[in-house]
Amino acid sequence: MSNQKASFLVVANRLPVDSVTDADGNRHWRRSPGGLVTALHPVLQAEKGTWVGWAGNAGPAPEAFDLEGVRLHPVSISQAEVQRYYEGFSNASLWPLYHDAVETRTFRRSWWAAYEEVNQRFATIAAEEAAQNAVVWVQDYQLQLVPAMLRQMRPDLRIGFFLHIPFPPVELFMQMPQRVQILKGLLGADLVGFQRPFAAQNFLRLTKHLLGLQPRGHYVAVDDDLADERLVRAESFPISIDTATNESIAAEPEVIKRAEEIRNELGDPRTIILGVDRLDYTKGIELRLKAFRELLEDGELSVPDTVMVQVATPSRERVEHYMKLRNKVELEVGRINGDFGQVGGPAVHYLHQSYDRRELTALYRAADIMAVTPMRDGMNLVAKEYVSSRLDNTGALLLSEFAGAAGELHQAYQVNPHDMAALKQGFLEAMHASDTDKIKRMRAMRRHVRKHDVQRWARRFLSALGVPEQQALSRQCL
Ligand code: GDG
Repeated sequence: MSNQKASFLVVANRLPVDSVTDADGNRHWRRSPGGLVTALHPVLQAEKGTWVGWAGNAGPAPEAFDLEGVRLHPVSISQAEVQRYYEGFSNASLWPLYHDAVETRTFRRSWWAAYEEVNQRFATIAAEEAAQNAVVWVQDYQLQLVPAMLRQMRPDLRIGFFLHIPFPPVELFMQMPQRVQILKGLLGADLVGFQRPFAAQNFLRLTKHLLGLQPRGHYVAVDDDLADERLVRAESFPISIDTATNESIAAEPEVIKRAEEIRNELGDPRTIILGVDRLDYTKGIELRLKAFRELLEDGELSVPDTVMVQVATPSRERVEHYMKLRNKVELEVGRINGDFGQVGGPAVHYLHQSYDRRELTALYRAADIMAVTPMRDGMNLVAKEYVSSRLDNTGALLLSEFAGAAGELHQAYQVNPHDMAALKQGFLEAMHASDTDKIKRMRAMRRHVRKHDVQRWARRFLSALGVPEQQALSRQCL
């Protein structure tokens, strides 16, 4: 393993690897799938880069190691810190607050202390691993203090930060007891990236409201002890998917065959409605189920003509809101199936499981209507994955206005999921639209997702961070 310092670093809560045990019982690391990793891997490889992150198990961290030309530097997080930094401050304070407080946020001082401490640990490792003038790209809401902590230790670095979730309006952010610390943490970066222009505006407005700074356009000047005046840029960089890989999976003969099998197994219904989400209260699963039930009650839909498949991937299972949500969703599914299901033919096929990427793509191919109806979502990659899997331009995307993706996928059937009547109407509109209308819409959305893929997202961010050679390099190898 090399001890060379890195000229490009990614700092994220999780490392992009899973620990797997082979047939002989040996444990090893495998690169985990995902758009972010795919986009950044070539840059990391070419730059002999390092990824700093948590390996996912509480307790002491394994030694740093190399995998496929990238150095992975695990950060240790104790069991108590998992509870306070991750489940607590990240997922029970920040997550609900940043998603328009659709669920009650909780603030605890002990959670904040752990958040600060763990952020400092990530920053210290990054500072030790970075070469002179290196570029460091910090990811997401778990690590908002890292930019300023890093700059304090290493003013020579070029620091970028990207927030994958929404950034709330000033009025909501102001509830945060540690609002000044978080804002100053983010302002340690040279570039702060958001999914939507609104989020960047919220952030810039906040610098004025809370710190009395004078944002101009995309920039705000900050005075810290380290420099007379430094410009911080805040802008939107909507994330996307690895479209080419997605399309090639969707074209695999086995995936096509599996999609047909799925339709068959569901009893060859006329319409399959699909939902794929982490089981999270922001995703609007409950509202979607309610709309479906009311449409069955109204006689607008009937089983087995129409069936719904809801994949609800297990998530944050030790956080209280998530336990409660699971109960509520499962109660509603049971109620719908009790009232409208048939022997061997439920109305809702509810799957609280994780699926293989190919099985998921087969589901996308099998679905006539994809329901992506979050109450609030930074982007929502499922919407883009569905679009890219529809190689023949058929299918309909029902999309919440409150998903970041709505800012790009204008041709989706867009709805306000908080308005039950509108949500039901959206389902019916998507269901009864003509093939010509659906194909026109899907073709336009596919074109968009093809052009705006995750590789382009990474290139745009890095070039805005002022990494010209990186820009050239990534153009070659991404
Ligand atoms: C955050 C923001 C933003 C889901 N179930 C399975 C599975 N998935 C994959 C999907 C998709 C990803 O997980 C989920 O991404 P989303 O974007 O929908 O949502 P979050 O997890 O909340 O992500 C979000 C994103 O960050 C990126 O910036 O878009 O707004 O909240 O790729 O396909 N994948 C597999 N099996 C499953 O069962 N293999």
